[in-house]
Amino acid sequence: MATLAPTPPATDLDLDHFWMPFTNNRAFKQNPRLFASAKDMHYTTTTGLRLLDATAGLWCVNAGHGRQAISTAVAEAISTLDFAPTFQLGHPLPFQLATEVARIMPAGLDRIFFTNSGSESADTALKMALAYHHARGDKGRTRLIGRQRGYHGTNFGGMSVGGIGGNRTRHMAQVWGVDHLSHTQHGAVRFNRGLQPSNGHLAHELDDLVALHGAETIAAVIVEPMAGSTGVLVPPQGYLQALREACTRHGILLIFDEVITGFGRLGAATAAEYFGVTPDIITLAKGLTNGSIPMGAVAASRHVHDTVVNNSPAGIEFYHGYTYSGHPVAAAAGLATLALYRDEGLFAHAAAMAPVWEEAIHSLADCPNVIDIRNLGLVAGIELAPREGAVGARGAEAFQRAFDAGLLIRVTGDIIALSPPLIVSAEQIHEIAAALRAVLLATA
Ligand code: PXG
Ligand code: PLP
Repeated sequence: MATLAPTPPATDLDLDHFWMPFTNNRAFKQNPRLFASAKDMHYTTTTGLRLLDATAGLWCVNAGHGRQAISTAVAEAISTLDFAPTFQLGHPLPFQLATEVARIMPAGLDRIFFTNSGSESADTALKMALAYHHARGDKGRTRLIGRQRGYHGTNFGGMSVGGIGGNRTRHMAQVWGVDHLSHTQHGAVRFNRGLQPSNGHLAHELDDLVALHGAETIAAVIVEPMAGSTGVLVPPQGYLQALREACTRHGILLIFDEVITGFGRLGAATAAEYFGVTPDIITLAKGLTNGSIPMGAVAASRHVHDTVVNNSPAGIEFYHGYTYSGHPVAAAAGLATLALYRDEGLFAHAAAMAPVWEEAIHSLADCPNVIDIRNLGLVAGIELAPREGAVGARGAEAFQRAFDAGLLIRVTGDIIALSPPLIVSAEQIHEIAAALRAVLLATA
């Protein structure tokens, strides 16, 4: 049997050809940091450094690294059916996975469309909303509302409803007819535990956008229930309920982007369940396969699905899909992953660890340059004061110091965002907090 050549040590690797995503390519290639392997809560680099993973990869490895059940399922799937189309044909695995996903979605959101990433899930959800209104004959509803500091991936739809300056300003061609709500982070509230204090006017901004554009022009509102990528923005009490109520009142579909919050991050299967607020559509990715094989999904309400499907003339009902929608290997990974979450009670474990996490992370409030700490479920944001004239420099130094000390954290500018695998133990939470304390004390 042919074997692949082992990965050469970092020094022999030609780094020129891989144009890396969301990376300072010039800096990375001067000082590469390469992972070689991972198991449970730890990564090992090509230089032999062992790192405690406080980020679950990129918010995706919820069941921890190197899970044998997933590798076995993937190996079996790829050697049985490497690929089969899902356009006008099918195979059992995505049907089985859709049933399992539907089981843990909020009641009624049980029609599952498969994608390959969170970005594709976001664009799929937006197109579903457009198709829904079109199917009802409400063809003027084309406007899409996102939120400042929202992240919905990097495809054109998600980029356009997203609210990150850098992602938008360098490629200005946007999807037309988009507007944004304000983000939910209020500078005055600091070191708050859990949900932010209620802030009635924020969700009511939707009424202002309706007054501006007319409800009859608005198809959907898309928000992250808790914004992750832009530095852990925890919603105020009652905000999502108020947004739900306003959307219903105006006939606007509500989409929760749960690419990060799905699959246990807040201690429940979804943020929708955690908050007790049911949107019309939920986007998923990341934790769906524990990060092992790329796959995303969109859970639509039966009402949205039936409206699109039943009002369509004979033939294809939803003109949308990807070559790899419901890919057999990814679906096998998804099934094995959901079985792990269920059998190991990982969402309940995350809920049980959340108070330990909150206490440990907030114990860092006295560290130098820490200007805010926010937390929800197994997520935390630690905001550092930016250096005069060098925004992001302090965050970058903290990242490098943590890395060198064997702790993998994530920084966005000067905000440290933490999201350990859900298997994290109380002892490992204390280890993360102690290592961070040392990092923050050393960071100028
Ligand atoms: N929606 C949300 C809420 C996300 O967090 C996406 C969509 C896009 O998913 P894909 O699979 O297309 O990347 C995401 C992804 C970070 C980081 O550093 C966050 C994401 C991706 C990469 C890095 O916080 N979130
Ligand atoms: N571009 C071309 C030329 C294609 O033929 C296809 C799919 O057939 C695509 C893009 C879309 O690729 P995917 O279905 O993997 O998203």
